[in-house]
Amino acid sequence: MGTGATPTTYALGLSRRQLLATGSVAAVGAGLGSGGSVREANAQQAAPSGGAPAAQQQKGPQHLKFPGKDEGLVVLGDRPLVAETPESLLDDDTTPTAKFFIRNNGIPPETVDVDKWEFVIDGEVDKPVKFTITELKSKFPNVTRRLVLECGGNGRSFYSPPARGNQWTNGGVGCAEWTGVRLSDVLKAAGVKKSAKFTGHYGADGHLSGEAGKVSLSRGVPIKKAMDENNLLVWAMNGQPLPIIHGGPLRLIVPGWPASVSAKWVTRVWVREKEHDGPGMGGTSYRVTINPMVPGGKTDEKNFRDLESMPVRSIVTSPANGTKLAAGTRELKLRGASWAGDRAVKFVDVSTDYGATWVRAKLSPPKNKYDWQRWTASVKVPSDGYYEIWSRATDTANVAQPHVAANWNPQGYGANPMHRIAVLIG
Ligand SMILES: Nc1nc2c(c(=O)[nH]1)N[C@H]1C(S)=C(S)[C@@H](COP(=O)(O)O)O[C@H]1N2
Ligand SMILES: [Mo]
Repeated sequence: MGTGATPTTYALGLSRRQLLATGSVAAVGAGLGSGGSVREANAQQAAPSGGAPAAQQQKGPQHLKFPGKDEGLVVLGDRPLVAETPESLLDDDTTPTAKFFIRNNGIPPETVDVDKWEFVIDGEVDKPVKFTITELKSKFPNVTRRLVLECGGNGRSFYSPPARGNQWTNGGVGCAEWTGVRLSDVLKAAGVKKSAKFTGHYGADGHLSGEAGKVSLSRGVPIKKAMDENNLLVWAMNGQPLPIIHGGPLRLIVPGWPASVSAKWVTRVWVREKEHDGPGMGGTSYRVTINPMVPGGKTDEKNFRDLESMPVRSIVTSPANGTKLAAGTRELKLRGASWAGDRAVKFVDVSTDYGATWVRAKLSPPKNKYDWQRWTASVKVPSDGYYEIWSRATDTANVAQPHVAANWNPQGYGANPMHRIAVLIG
């Protein structure tokens, strides 16, 4: 920490959601909605319970037990396996593989044959192509980039009323170093026709029903996004062969957009003459409203569009939520991360007085486009006691994180409220 204080934990293992369930912070949560009684009622109802399973609320978070993964990860679902990373475990510049969040929609393959793996591009191309991983490595320039991968539902738990799906707090994100070839190079090798409008991505995982050949998830992007040079077909993560749980031996990384387009165990990119219609496209899946809807209200499917660039977000990665600091501590050294989908982060501000006043953080530039931006700040506090630290990032289009999860939608995409942690001094 560098503050000279000895941090211990008074709320060990408690998520922010659970911290909000304690009297004092719940009152704060409700106070946020000063706009009217309805919002306050919602906040009071929703803050303590959210969508977290009742069992989890009683037992506390369920920690991940998985070979090679950090036990600090919190399980949000076990079939399929979904686990998020507490913000304080995202304190490394490059997220170690052990701390990287896990999201599956289907049943991951148990074993994979790296040497026999084949990747196909077909559809609206001059000549369909098929490459083994060895061929990809030798035929196209190999590149390594640090890229943010973020689940489209990251932040969903902050919606009021609760939205359907895994109740991510802020931990459906990681920023690893990925090695592979540019998707655009491989698309060019196939020759993208004028008629090409969209891609459809296919992976080798099974459907939860167990039905053979049934696809669990197949999403895609407009051809313009697909041709962006920052998209990679990767076989390595943080310098090691890509683990099966993260899509090894080969996956797509399409940074800046919901990670659901970054197909794991990728076998095929189908270039299409129309918008892709695989599972996970259309309806309200990975989609946000065009005109704002009444939270919890009736859904009009015509009022939705695909969530494309992820919204701006920041997190405090040190100190951890619930840190106890020695009496007399008057200066807090803060560290965090920030990112903004297709945009960059322009600045990050932090507050220790619920947003009444803000201090500008020191922001690092990204290593490369779509890297996250680390930040540090030093803030003073006038006394011992309970403090909340809030962080708020603003992107290059001057769009900042809102106070609350905004633009409610039934499946809860695009929630990016400011991050709040609590610390106790003395
Ligand atoms: N084939 C396949 N690819 C997939 C998924 C999936 O279920 N199957 N899940 C997607 C979603 S929703 C997310 S958030 C990311 C998660 O990647 P990770 O488990 O490596 O963190 O993978 C994406 N790619
Ligand atoms: Mo996701």
